[in-house]
Amino acid sequence: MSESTELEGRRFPAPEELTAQANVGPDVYERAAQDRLGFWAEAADRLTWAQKWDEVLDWSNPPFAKWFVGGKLNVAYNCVDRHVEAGHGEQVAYHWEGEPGDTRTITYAQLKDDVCKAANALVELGVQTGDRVAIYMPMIPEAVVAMLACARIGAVHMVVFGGFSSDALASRITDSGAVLVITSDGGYRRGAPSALKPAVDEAVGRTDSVRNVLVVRRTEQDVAWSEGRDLWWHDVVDRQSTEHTAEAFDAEHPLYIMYTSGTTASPKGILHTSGGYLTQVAYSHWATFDLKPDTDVFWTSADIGWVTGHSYIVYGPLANRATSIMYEGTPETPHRGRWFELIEKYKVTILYTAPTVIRTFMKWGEDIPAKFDLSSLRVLGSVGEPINPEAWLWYHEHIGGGRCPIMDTWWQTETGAHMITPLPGVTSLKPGSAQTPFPGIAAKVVDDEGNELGDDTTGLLVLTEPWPAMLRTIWGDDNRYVDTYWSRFGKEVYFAGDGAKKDADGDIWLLGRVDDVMNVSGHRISTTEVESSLVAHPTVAEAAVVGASDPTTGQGIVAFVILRGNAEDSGDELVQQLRTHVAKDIGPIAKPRQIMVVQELPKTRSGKIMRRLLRDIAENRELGDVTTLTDSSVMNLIKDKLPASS
Ligand code: 6R9
Repeated sequence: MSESTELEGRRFPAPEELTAQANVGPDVYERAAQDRLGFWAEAADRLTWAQKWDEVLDWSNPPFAKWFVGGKLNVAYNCVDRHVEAGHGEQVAYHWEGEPGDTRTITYAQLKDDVCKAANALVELGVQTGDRVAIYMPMIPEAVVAMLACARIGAVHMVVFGGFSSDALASRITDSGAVLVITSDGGYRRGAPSALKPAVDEAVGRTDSVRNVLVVRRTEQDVAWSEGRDLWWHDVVDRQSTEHTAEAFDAEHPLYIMYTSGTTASPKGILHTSGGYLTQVAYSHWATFDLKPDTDVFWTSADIGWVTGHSYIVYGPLANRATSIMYEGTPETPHRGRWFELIEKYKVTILYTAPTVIRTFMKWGEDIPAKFDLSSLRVLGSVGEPINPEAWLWYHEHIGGGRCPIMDTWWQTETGAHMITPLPGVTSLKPGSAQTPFPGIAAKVVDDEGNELGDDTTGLLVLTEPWPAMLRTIWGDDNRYVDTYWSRFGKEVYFAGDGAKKDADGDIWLLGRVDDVMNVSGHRISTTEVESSLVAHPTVAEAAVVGASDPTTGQGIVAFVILRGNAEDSGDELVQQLRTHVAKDIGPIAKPRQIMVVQELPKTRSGKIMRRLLRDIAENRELGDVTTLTDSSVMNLIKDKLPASS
């Protein structure tokens, strides 16, 4: 049996102590299957509604869904005020930690005051219900306050990741028609202040909808100032009243737009609305992580500029009255133990992060986490890409101390909340598989004609019933919404764009985007499978695999690998060893045509490997657009390593 299959064969039953007191037990699946809409209605009852809904779901005009029809609520009230009213004002909402080591502790009572002041400021600036507000900020508490202030007055926030270029910001401002930009002078990254305001100035100069720019002072860098347009947050927000009455909005009132890259050049503005979204993010946060608001300390390590930050730093945790960690900087500043230091300091009980981070920690070595007391941790989570069984095991052992179950959560910007994931007190875990559709979610693996597949046959992942946190459309482009997601198998089946297979137990394995599925001599091979195999080799820390066009086989497998710190690069000998390893592990058909040992891999700012660029290299093409890379010099590093012929 191959190494990775051996690992994949291992099971990790739910820890008994956890099962005994878990928020949800195994009966939840049956309950949801018997009465799906009743199940979601119960989940919605966890929120405070100003007016109860008349109908749980209106699916009379698919794929345009309406959830909790006729219901009214205020999202910010649900995230903040109601907890203060219930006597929890002194509970910490966020332990915030700046990269330089400055800290802020924000209670629910303080958050309520801050959100009310910011809401009053937005009103003073003429922002109205339904207006779009761009937020372009570092990971500072004002980013959360700004989002909630928008939600409070019914304005639609549109957060753009602070690492994006002014181009990206400008196109998103134009597409959404934002009237206000909330930003800061800058933030701290890798030990130095990094400016944001210049990108805003450039972007706003090229758009015509923005009336004002509201600027938080964070780094105290010098900033250019446009009189009349630019305003300091501390001038405008600080003097406002802490009283603001939250109006209840329709359950389908737009809450936010989040742009996500698609296959074409223009990003898609994914629209999320209020009642259904908050229902599913709150319920999933509570169920997937077994969140106990009185005792847990929850940490999602994502940036607020991604959907993971929206759903599991802001809306889910706050709706559940969680105490969360918010960290401004990078894992290696000022040292590689920074995260573990934070876990120890705040006694974090639940950590939610991405496989790419785990693999980076693997590369740095297990002696780093070993120096810290991580015994407070009890549940771990993973999101963003398939987690290789090796990374899973490393996470389980070296961060989770062998005792914490790992929730491998599959979902997307479009789905809004967890869709396929184990549950901590229920599921017997299989490293590398996201396993089970969430209660109340219907997922299948199908072939090109839409026929359901099982028995480990690779196919496409589809969602066959609407769900509360689903996207409602692409902003301003209903046709693109229908074409992209609801056309391939008819307008009632959501096409996720991910390859998947279902094993004999009915567990789902995600295999990467379908454009990452290679076709070698007519065989479908997932890039993820080959990557997992390479990472299972003792010398390899990280691997990225692409299918490069090949005159004989259709596509040939080209792998880029980063070696572990202690592994020696023996050149050709090592490459041959790795090729043989994969051939033995998966089958000769999966033997990489070429393997290149590199120092870094090109990644987007959300940590996804940019296989498109690697494919360019593998096929000897001019490099495509590198603007969304964290570090575009990575590509030069890789090219320098190539044989002279390429
Ligand atoms: C939440 C988020 C969505 C895409 C998705 C899939 C990949 C996310 C995953 C996973 C395997 C997981 N993905 N979680 N693949 N296992 N647990 O990441 O949203 O940035 O929109 O990306 O990420 O390919 O389609 P988003």
